[in-house]
Amino acid sequence: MRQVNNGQSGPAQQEETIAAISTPMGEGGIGIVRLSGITSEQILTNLFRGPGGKPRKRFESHKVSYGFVVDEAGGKIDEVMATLMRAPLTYTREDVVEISCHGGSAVLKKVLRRTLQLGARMAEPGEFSKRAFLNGRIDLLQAEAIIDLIRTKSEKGWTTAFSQLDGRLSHAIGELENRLVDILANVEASIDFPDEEIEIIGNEVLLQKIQILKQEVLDITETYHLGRVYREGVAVAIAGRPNVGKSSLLNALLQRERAIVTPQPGTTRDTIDETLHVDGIAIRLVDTAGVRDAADQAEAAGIDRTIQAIEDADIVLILFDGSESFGEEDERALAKIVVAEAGGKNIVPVINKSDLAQKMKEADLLDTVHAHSIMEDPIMLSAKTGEGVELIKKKINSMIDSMGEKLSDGPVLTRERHLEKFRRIEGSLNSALGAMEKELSREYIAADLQEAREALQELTGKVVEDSILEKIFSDFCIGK
Ligand SMILES: Nc1nc2c(ncn2[C@@H]2O[C@H](COP(=O)(O)OP(=O)(O)O)[C@@H](O)[C@H]2O)c(=O)[nH]1
Ligand SMILES: [Mg+2]
Repeated sequence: MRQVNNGQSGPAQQEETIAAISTPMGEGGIGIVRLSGITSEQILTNLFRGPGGKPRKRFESHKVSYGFVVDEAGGKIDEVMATLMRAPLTYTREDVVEISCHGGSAVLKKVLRRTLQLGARMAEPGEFSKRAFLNGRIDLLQAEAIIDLIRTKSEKGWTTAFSQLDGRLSHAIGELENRLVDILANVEASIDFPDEEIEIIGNEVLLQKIQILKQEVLDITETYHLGRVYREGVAVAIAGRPNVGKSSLLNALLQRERAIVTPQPGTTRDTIDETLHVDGIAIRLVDTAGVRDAADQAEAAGIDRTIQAIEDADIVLILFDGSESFGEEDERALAKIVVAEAGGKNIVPVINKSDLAQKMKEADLLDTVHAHSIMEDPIMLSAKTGEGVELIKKKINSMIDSMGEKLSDGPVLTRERHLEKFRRIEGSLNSALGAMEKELSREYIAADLQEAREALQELTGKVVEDSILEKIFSDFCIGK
C-alpha cells in the first residue's frame, strides 16, 4: 500500500526528467514534445536558440518563446514555440517544458532524440499523468477520467468523463468519508473514554446516521449501470438464422454498405463490429453469422463467435423473415440465442422484409417468443426500404433508459472498480448495522466503519496498491 502526497505539504519532490511526443503520430499542423522533471529547464536551455541564433539564459515561466531547436553542432532542426512551466502550477507539479514543433513524425522524432541526448529518458505510457497523481494534483478517479476523456467519441461519454475529471465523484466520496470519520471518531471515543464527560451519540442516533450513509452509498451505486453505458456505450448484437436480413439491417442502421449482402445463406462468416451514435450514446452494432448447424469449419468458427457476441451483448435483436413462415430453422436459432443471452430479457424480436407479402403471423410469433421468455413485442422492419429502422433505434434507446434511473447532476460510477468498492462499503455498513442490532461492543462497529473508510480511500487512491496503479496507468498512451 502506498500513501500518496495529498498536496498539502508543499511542492513535490522532482524526479528524473522524462520526455515524449505528446501528440499523435502522423501529419499534423503542430506536434508537441513534452518534458517533465528536474532538468527540464536545463535541457530547454541547451537545445533552444532565439530568433537571432543566440542561446537564452533565462526563460520566464508560463510564457511562450519563439525560436529554434538545434542539434549538438548548432544546426537547426525545427522552428518552434517553446514554453517552460515551473513547478508547481503544471500538469505534473514538476517543471514542465512543451515544445510545439511542426507536426511531422521525422521532425518530432529528431527533437525527442535531442532531449534524450541531453539527459531525459523516454516516458512510459501515462507517466506524466502518473506523476500528476503521485504529486497529488489529481486523484485516481480523475486519472481514470483523463483516459476516458481522451478515448470517448460520444457526447454522453464526454459529459461523464469531464464531470469526473472536474471532481464531482471525488467530491462526493470526500463528503462520504468526512461523515464516516465523524461517526467513527465518536464511536472510538466511546470505546477509549467510556467514563468521561464527552458527548457520545446514543445507539439510536448512531443507527440512524449509519442508515442514512448507507442509503447514500446505495443511491450512488445505482448510477453504475447507466454510467457504464455512457462511458463504454452499449453492445447490440443482430442475430437470427441465415438470410433473414441481419447484414441488411446493419447497413440500414449505418446508412452505408458495410456488410456484404447476398441471397446466398451463410455469407457473413465472421462478426462485424461498427459503432453508431444515437442520442449521444455509442452503440456498438455487431452483425453476426447466421445461427444454424454449420456447413463447414469456417462457418462453425463464425457461429462460435456469434454465440460469444450474443453473450457479451447488452441488447440482442433477433430477426425473422416475414415473407416466410416460421420454420424449424427459426426455432433452433431462437432456442440457441435465448440460451446464449441467458434468459431472453434483453432480446427484441424483429420481423424483417415487411415490403414482401407476409407469411409469418405476428400473433403466432408473439406466442412463440413468449414461450421463450422474450417479453418485447416484435418490431416490423424492411431493411430494404428503411421502414422500421427508426423504430429500432427508438427501441434501443428506451431499453438503455430502462437500464437505470435517469442520471441527475450527481456523481456517477463508471467502472467495475468503482462498483466493487461501493459494494464493499455497503457490506461493511451492513455489518456495522448488524453488530448494532446484536448489541455487540462498539469495537466491532468501529472495525466495520474503518473498513468502509478504507474502501473510500482506495477509490480516490489516497491509499492504493502498486498493482492497481500500474493497471490504470498502463492503459494510457505514451506522452499523456
Ligand atoms: N425484400 C427484402 N429483401 C431483403 C430485406 N432484407 C434483406 N433482404 C434480402 O435478403 C437476403 C439476405 O440478406 P442478408 O442481409 O445478407 O441476410 P443475413 O444472412 O441475415 O445477413 C438478401 O438477398 C437481401 O437483399 C428486406 O427488408 N426486404
Ligand atoms: Mg449476413
